[in-house]
Amino acid sequence: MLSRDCATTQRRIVVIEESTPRESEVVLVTGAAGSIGSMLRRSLVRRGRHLRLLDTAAQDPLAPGEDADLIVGSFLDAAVMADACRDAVAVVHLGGLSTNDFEWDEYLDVNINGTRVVLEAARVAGVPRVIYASSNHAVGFHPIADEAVAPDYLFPRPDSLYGVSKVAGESLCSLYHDRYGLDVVCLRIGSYRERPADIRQLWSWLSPGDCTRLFEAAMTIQRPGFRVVWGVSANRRAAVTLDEAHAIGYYPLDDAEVFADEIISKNDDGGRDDPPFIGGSYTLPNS
Ligand code: 15L
Repeated sequence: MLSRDCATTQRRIVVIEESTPRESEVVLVTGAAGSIGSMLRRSLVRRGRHLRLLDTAAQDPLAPGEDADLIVGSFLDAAVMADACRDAVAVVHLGGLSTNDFEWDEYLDVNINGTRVVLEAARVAGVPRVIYASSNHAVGFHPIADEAVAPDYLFPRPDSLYGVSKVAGESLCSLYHDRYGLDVVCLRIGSYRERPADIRQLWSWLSPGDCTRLFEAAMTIQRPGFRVVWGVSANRRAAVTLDEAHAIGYYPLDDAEVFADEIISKNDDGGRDDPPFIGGSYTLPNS
Protein backbone atom coordinates (compact mmCIF):
# COMPACT_ATOMS: atom_id res chain seq x y z
CA MET A 1 0.00 0.00 0.00
CA LEU A 2 1.35 3.44 -0.83
CA SER A 3 1.49 6.27 1.64
CA ARG A 4 -1.03 9.08 1.34
CA ASP A 5 0.85 11.25 3.80
CA CYS A 6 2.77 13.52 1.45
CA ALA A 7 3.38 16.23 4.03
CA THR A 8 5.19 14.07 6.55
CA THR A 9 6.97 11.66 4.26
CA GLN A 10 7.65 14.06 1.41
CA ARG A 11 6.36 11.44 -0.97
CA ARG A 12 5.23 12.86 -4.26
CA ILE A 13 2.63 10.29 -5.17
CA VAL A 14 -1.06 11.09 -5.11
CA VAL A 15 -2.98 7.87 -4.75
CA ILE A 16 -6.39 8.39 -6.25
CA GLU A 17 -7.80 4.97 -5.50
CA GLU A 18 -6.52 1.79 -3.95
CA SER A 19 -7.97 -1.67 -3.94
CA THR A 20 -8.00 -3.75 -0.77
CA PRO A 21 -4.46 -4.98 -0.08
CA ARG A 22 -3.96 -8.66 -0.80
CA GLU A 23 -1.14 -11.14 -1.06
CA SER A 24 -0.46 -10.15 -4.65
CA GLU A 25 2.62 -9.56 -6.74
CA VAL A 26 2.85 -5.87 -7.50
CA VAL A 27 3.54 -4.79 -11.09
CA LEU A 28 4.13 -1.08 -11.66
CA VAL A 29 2.97 0.27 -15.02
CA THR A 30 4.20 3.70 -16.16
CA GLY A 31 2.22 5.50 -18.85
CA ALA A 32 -0.81 3.56 -17.69
CA ALA A 33 -3.29 6.01 -19.23
CA GLY A 34 -1.85 5.62 -22.74
CA SER A 35 -3.29 3.44 -25.47
CA ILE A 36 -1.31 0.32 -24.60
CA GLY A 37 -1.48 0.95 -20.85
CA SER A 38 -5.22 1.41 -20.69
CA MET A 39 -5.71 -1.81 -22.66
CA LEU A 40 -3.20 -3.83 -20.60
CA ARG A 41 -4.74 -2.59 -17.39
CA ARG A 42 -7.75 -4.75 -18.18
CA SER A 43 -6.14 -7.63 -20.02
CA LEU A 44 -3.23 -8.29 -17.63
CA VAL A 45 -5.57 -8.93 -14.73
CA ARG A 46 -4.59 -12.22 -13.06
CA ARG A 47 -5.30 -13.72 -9.67
CA GLY A 48 -2.38 -12.82 -7.44
CA ARG A 49 -1.31 -9.79 -9.48
CA HIS A 50 -1.74 -6.22 -8.28
CA LEU A 51 -1.26 -3.48 -10.90
CA ARG A 52 0.08 -0.13 -9.71
CA LEU A 53 -1.01 2.22 -12.49
CA LEU A 54 1.04 5.41 -12.74
CA ASP A 55 0.33 8.34 -15.02
CA THR A 56 0.10 12.12 -14.92
CA ALA A 57 -3.09 11.90 -17.00
CA ALA A 58 -6.50 10.95 -15.70
CA GLN A 59 -7.38 7.26 -15.61
CA ASP A 60 -10.74 5.51 -15.46
CA PRO A 61 -11.85 4.77 -11.89
CA LEU A 62 -11.23 1.30 -10.51
CA ALA A 63 -13.85 -1.24 -11.41
CA PRO A 64 -15.39 -3.20 -8.51
CA GLY A 65 -12.89 -5.87 -7.44
CA GLU A 66 -10.07 -4.52 -9.65
CA ASP A 67 -6.79 -5.36 -7.91
CA ALA A 68 -4.92 -2.14 -8.65
CA ASP A 69 -3.87 1.31 -7.45
CA LEU A 70 -4.41 4.43 -9.52
CA ILE A 71 -1.58 6.86 -9.00
CA VAL A 72 -1.15 10.38 -10.32
CA GLY A 73 2.54 11.04 -10.73
CA SER A 74 5.37 11.35 -13.19
CA PHE A 75 7.98 8.69 -13.87
CA LEU A 76 10.39 11.60 -14.40
CA ASP A 77 10.25 12.28 -10.67
CA ALA A 78 12.72 10.11 -8.76
CA ALA A 79 10.76 10.47 -5.51
CA VAL A 80 7.57 9.31 -7.19
CA MET A 81 9.36 6.36 -8.71
CA ALA A 82 11.04 5.41 -5.44
CA ASP A 83 7.64 5.18 -3.82
CA ALA A 84 5.93 3.52 -6.75
CA CYS A 85 8.60 0.80 -7.07
CA ARG A 86 8.29 -0.39 -3.48
CA ASP A 87 7.75 -4.16 -3.27
CA ALA A 88 7.16 -4.46 -7.00
CA VAL A 89 8.20 -7.60 -8.86
CA ALA A 90 8.30 -5.82 -12.23
CA VAL A 91 8.07 -2.42 -13.85
CA VAL A 92 6.37 -2.17 -17.23
CA HIS A 93 7.75 1.07 -18.61
CA LEU A 94 5.29 2.35 -21.23
CA GLY A 95 5.57 6.04 -20.38
CA GLY A 96 7.15 8.57 -22.70
CA LEU A 97 6.80 10.37 -25.98
CA SER A 98 5.63 7.87 -28.55
CA THR A 99 5.74 9.73 -31.87
CA ASN A 100 8.28 11.72 -33.87
CA ASP A 101 6.56 15.11 -33.37
CA PHE A 102 8.75 16.40 -30.53
CA GLU A 103 11.93 18.41 -30.10
CA TRP A 104 15.25 16.87 -29.15
CA ASP A 105 15.20 18.37 -25.64
CA GLU A 106 11.85 16.77 -25.01
CA TYR A 107 13.10 13.32 -26.04
CA LEU A 108 16.15 13.90 -23.89
CA ASP A 109 14.11 14.79 -20.81
CA VAL A 110 11.23 12.39 -21.14
CA ASN A 111 12.39 9.33 -23.05
CA ILE A 112 16.08 9.21 -22.20
CA ASN A 113 16.42 10.78 -18.75
CA GLY A 114 13.01 9.40 -17.83
CA THR A 115 14.03 5.85 -18.68
CA ARG A 116 17.12 6.26 -16.55
CA VAL A 117 14.98 7.46 -13.63
CA VAL A 118 12.80 4.36 -14.02
CA LEU A 119 15.74 1.94 -14.18
CA GLU A 120 17.52 3.59 -11.27
CA ALA A 121 14.40 3.49 -9.11
CA ALA A 122 13.91 -0.18 -9.99
CA ARG A 123 17.54 -0.92 -9.10
CA VAL A 124 17.45 0.91 -5.78
CA ALA A 125 14.13 -0.68 -4.81
CA GLY A 126 15.35 -4.15 -5.79
CA VAL A 127 12.73 -4.66 -8.49
CA PRO A 128 14.13 -7.61 -10.41
CA ARG A 129 12.59 -7.00 -13.82
CA VAL A 130 11.82 -4.15 -16.22
CA ILE A 131 9.84 -4.46 -19.44
CA TYR A 132 10.75 -1.59 -21.74
CA ALA A 133 8.43 -0.42 -24.54
CA SER A 134 10.95 0.17 -27.30
CA SER A 135 10.01 0.65 -30.92
CA ASN A 136 10.68 -0.50 -34.47
CA HIS A 137 11.91 3.08 -35.03
CA ALA A 138 15.11 2.22 -33.11
CA VAL A 139 16.06 0.27 -36.23
CA GLY A 140 13.78 2.04 -38.70
CA PHE A 141 16.43 2.69 -41.35
CA HIS A 142 17.07 -0.99 -41.94
CA PRO A 143 15.68 -1.84 -45.36
CA ILE A 144 12.85 -4.33 -45.64
CA ALA A 145 14.16 -7.28 -47.62
CA ASP A 146 11.81 -9.03 -50.04
CA GLU A 147 13.33 -12.42 -49.46
CA ALA A 148 14.13 -12.48 -45.73
CA VAL A 149 12.76 -11.26 -42.45
CA ALA A 150 14.80 -8.87 -40.30
CA PRO A 151 16.58 -10.73 -37.49
CA ASP A 152 16.44 -10.13 -33.76
CA TYR A 153 19.02 -7.81 -32.19
CA LEU A 154 19.34 -5.66 -35.31
CA PHE A 155 22.05 -3.08 -34.81
CA PRO A 156 20.55 0.36 -34.04
CA ARG A 157 19.67 2.33 -37.13
CA PRO A 158 17.17 4.90 -35.89
CA ASP A 159 14.95 6.70 -38.37
CA SER A 160 14.23 9.82 -36.27
CA LEU A 161 15.13 11.57 -33.03
CA TYR A 162 12.31 9.54 -31.53
CA GLY A 163 14.11 6.41 -32.76
CA VAL A 164 17.37 7.67 -31.25
CA SER A 165 15.61 8.07 -27.91
CA LYS A 166 14.48 4.44 -28.10
CA VAL A 167 18.02 3.29 -28.93
CA ALA A 168 19.23 5.22 -25.89
CA GLY A 169 16.52 3.60 -23.78
CA GLU A 170 17.58 0.13 -24.93
CA SER A 171 21.21 1.02 -24.16
CA LEU A 172 20.30 2.09 -20.65
CA CYS A 173 18.42 -1.18 -20.20
CA SER A 174 21.48 -3.09 -21.39
CA LEU A 175 23.70 -1.18 -18.95
CA TYR A 176 21.38 -1.84 -16.02
CA HIS A 177 21.35 -5.51 -16.90
CA ASP A 178 25.12 -5.89 -17.29
CA ARG A 179 26.11 -3.69 -14.41
CA TYR A 180 23.38 -4.41 -11.88
CA GLY A 181 21.85 -7.71 -12.98
CA LEU A 182 18.34 -6.43 -13.69
CA ASP A 183 16.34 -8.65 -16.01
CA VAL A 184 15.20 -6.42 -18.87
CA VAL A 185 13.05 -7.27 -21.86
CA CYS A 186 13.02 -4.58 -24.56
CA LEU A 187 10.05 -4.88 -26.89
CA ARG A 188 10.55 -3.40 -30.36
CA ILE A 189 6.87 -2.76 -30.89
CA GLY A 190 5.55 -2.46 -34.43
CA SER A 191 2.19 -0.70 -34.85
CA TYR A 192 -0.13 -1.18 -31.90
CA ARG A 193 -3.68 -0.59 -33.12
CA GLU A 194 -7.18 -1.98 -32.74
CA ARG A 195 -6.81 -2.90 -36.41
CA PRO A 196 -4.20 -2.17 -39.10
CA ALA A 197 -4.69 1.20 -40.79
CA ASP A 198 -2.43 1.09 -43.87
CA ILE A 199 -0.35 -1.15 -46.09
CA ARG A 200 2.76 -1.00 -43.91
CA GLN A 201 0.77 -2.15 -40.93
CA LEU A 202 -0.03 -5.37 -42.77
CA TRP A 203 3.41 -6.49 -41.53
CA SER A 204 3.90 -4.20 -38.51
CA TRP A 205 0.52 -4.60 -36.77
CA LEU A 206 0.40 -5.64 -33.13
CA SER A 207 -3.17 -6.47 -32.17
CA PRO A 208 -4.50 -5.83 -28.66
CA GLY A 209 -4.77 -9.58 -27.97
CA ASP A 210 -1.20 -10.21 -29.12
CA CYS A 211 0.04 -7.16 -27.23
CA THR A 212 -1.34 -8.74 -24.06
CA ARG A 213 0.31 -12.07 -24.93
CA LEU A 214 3.60 -10.26 -25.57
CA PHE A 215 3.68 -8.39 -22.26
CA GLU A 216 2.45 -11.44 -20.36
CA ALA A 217 5.33 -13.48 -21.80
CA ALA A 218 7.85 -10.74 -21.00
CA MET A 219 6.54 -10.54 -17.44
CA THR A 220 6.48 -14.24 -16.72
CA ILE A 221 9.43 -15.90 -18.47
CA GLN A 222 11.90 -17.16 -15.90
CA ARG A 223 15.12 -15.11 -15.62
CA PRO A 224 15.13 -13.58 -19.12
CA GLY A 225 18.42 -11.72 -18.70
CA PHE A 226 18.58 -9.00 -21.34
CA ARG A 227 16.41 -9.53 -24.40
CA VAL A 228 15.35 -7.52 -27.40
CA VAL A 229 12.16 -8.91 -28.90
CA TRP A 230 10.04 -7.87 -31.88
CA GLY A 231 6.48 -6.97 -30.95
CA VAL A 232 4.25 -7.72 -33.92
CA SER A 233 1.33 -10.03 -34.58
CA ALA A 234 1.51 -13.27 -36.60
CA ASN A 235 1.19 -11.28 -39.80
CA ARG A 236 1.47 -13.24 -43.04
CA ARG A 237 3.47 -10.36 -44.56
CA ALA A 238 6.08 -10.65 -41.80
CA ALA A 239 9.09 -8.37 -42.19
CA VAL A 240 10.71 -9.31 -38.89
CA THR A 241 11.49 -12.61 -37.20
CA LEU A 242 9.60 -13.95 -34.22
CA ASP A 243 12.41 -16.26 -33.07
CA GLU A 244 13.27 -14.35 -29.91
CA ALA A 245 9.58 -13.71 -29.31
CA HIS A 246 9.01 -17.48 -29.31
CA ALA A 247 12.03 -17.92 -27.05
CA ILE A 248 10.34 -15.84 -24.35
CA GLY A 249 7.05 -17.66 -24.85
CA TYR A 250 5.21 -15.13 -27.03
CA TYR A 251 3.09 -16.86 -29.65
CA PRO A 252 0.92 -14.32 -31.48
CA LEU A 253 -2.43 -15.42 -32.85
CA ASP A 254 -3.67 -12.53 -34.99
CA ASP A 255 -2.86 -11.83 -38.65
CA ALA A 256 -3.35 -8.41 -40.30
CA GLU A 257 -4.01 -10.22 -43.56
CA VAL A 258 -7.70 -10.51 -42.69
CA PHE A 259 -7.86 -6.72 -43.24
CA ALA A 260 -5.70 -6.70 -46.38
CA ASP A 261 -8.40 -6.48 -49.08
CA GLU A 262 -10.14 -3.62 -47.30
CA ILE A 263 -6.89 -1.68 -46.75
CA ILE A 264 -5.50 -2.22 -50.23
CA SER A 265 -8.76 -1.17 -51.90
CA LYS A 266 -8.67 2.12 -49.97
CA ASN A 267 -5.11 2.88 -51.17
CA ASP A 268 -4.83 4.35 -54.67
CA ASP A 269 -1.17 3.41 -55.00
CA GLY A 270 -1.50 0.01 -53.33
CA GLY A 271 1.11 1.15 -50.82
CA ARG A 272 3.93 0.93 -53.35
CA ASP A 273 5.21 4.39 -52.42
CA ASP A 274 5.88 3.41 -48.81
CA PRO A 275 9.62 3.82 -48.15
CA PRO A 276 11.00 0.26 -48.12
CA PHE A 277 12.37 0.54 -44.61
CA ILE A 278 11.27 -0.90 -41.27
CA GLY A 279 10.32 2.58 -40.05
CA GLY A 280 8.15 3.42 -43.09
CA SER A 281 7.29 7.10 -43.34
CA TYR A 282 9.51 8.03 -40.36
CA THR A 283 12.44 7.65 -42.78
CA LEU A 284 11.14 10.45 -45.02
CA PRO A 285 13.22 13.68 -44.89
CA ASN A 286 10.43 15.90 -43.56
CA SER A 287 8.69 13.47 -41.28
C1 15L B 1 5.84 3.70 -32.74
O1 15L B 1 6.86 3.49 -32.10
C2 15L B 1 4.92 4.76 -32.31
O2 15L B 1 4.78 4.78 -30.92
C3 15L B 1 3.57 4.68 -32.97
O3 15L B 1 3.00 5.96 -32.85
C4 15L B 1 3.63 4.25 -34.44
O4 15L B 1 4.25 5.19 -35.20
C5 15L B 1 4.40 2.96 -34.54
O5 15L B 1 5.67 3.08 -33.95
C6 15L B 1 4.56 2.49 -35.99
O6 15L B 1 5.68 2.37 -36.47
O7 15L B 1 3.55 2.25 -36.64
